[in-house]
Amino acid sequence: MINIALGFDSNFAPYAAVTIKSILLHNKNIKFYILYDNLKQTDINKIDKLIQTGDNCSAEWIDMKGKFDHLNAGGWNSKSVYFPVALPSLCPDDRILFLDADIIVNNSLEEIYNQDLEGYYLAGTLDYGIMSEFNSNSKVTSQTCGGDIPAKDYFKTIFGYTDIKDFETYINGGILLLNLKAIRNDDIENKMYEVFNKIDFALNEQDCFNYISKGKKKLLQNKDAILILKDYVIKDIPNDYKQEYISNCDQNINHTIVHFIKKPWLYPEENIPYSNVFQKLRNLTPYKYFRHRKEIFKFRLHKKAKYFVLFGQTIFSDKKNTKNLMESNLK
Ligand SMILES: [Mn+2]
Repeated sequence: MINIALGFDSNFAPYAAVTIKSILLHNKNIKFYILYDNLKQTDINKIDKLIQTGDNCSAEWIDMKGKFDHLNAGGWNSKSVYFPVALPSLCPDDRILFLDADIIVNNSLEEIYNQDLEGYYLAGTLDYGIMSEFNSNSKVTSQTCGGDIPAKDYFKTIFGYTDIKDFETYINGGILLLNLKAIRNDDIENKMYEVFNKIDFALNEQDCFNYISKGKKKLLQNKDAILILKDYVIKDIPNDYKQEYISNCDQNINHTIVHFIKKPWLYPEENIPYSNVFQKLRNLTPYKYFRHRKEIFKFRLHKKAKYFVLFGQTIFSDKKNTKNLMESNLK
């Protein structure tokens, strides 16, 4: 049995359905913990029915309404970013895999799920996006640091990070394999709530997981998971790490978990790794015909990409001139 947790609201239900469908295609014996807020009953019904089509799969639906109202979600319009923090008291088992609802799964999760976690609170993926943010020293917001502050000052003040090497164990919060047993033994959930009262993190729960799990984080292998980042973020990853990121950012590797920081549904005509897999999966969900208002109209006229999408239909797309963004980022 594999425990998988997802957390989302109605805005993300259609994409969460893609995540779930992708898991069901390659896995069996899954217990889903669905942590939700502001989710319509019709969404619950649709997704519950989808889960029941899986081989020995079931779902526990947990209403998280109000639980994190006192916390600041920063740029996110939903408190759902905090939901994974509560998993140690929601799931009685020894481990659980938390996945964002902008993720697809391409293979069996068994090997990743059952790996040795002795001595670790969690396993996750290196966050090249944060390396980029540190490197470009863009502004982040933390009231603990007096509001808007350059990323380098923020990470020095809160984490004591002064060098890019310090980020070699900073993990992305979208994929978290949690060692619930170890976390409960050390009362980490309550410690996180205490830290949230003291520190206003720029990156919310992700920062807090990294802060509290210092020295207790295991990195997943490159083939296990990939973050699909936005072009301007890739551009600012420091050189050695950028080379490593781009060589791993290859669909031929067939990563088990793909986390779309750059959303394929918002950039339908751009070369995003695994975008074609996402589009196929979407057609297999109850939200096949759903298009978010942000997806209905798309226009870009840029040397990197030219297209015009209206009512979800491509009116114009110049794919020949749509440069391979990975290649152009290497230059
Ligand atoms: Mn995400």
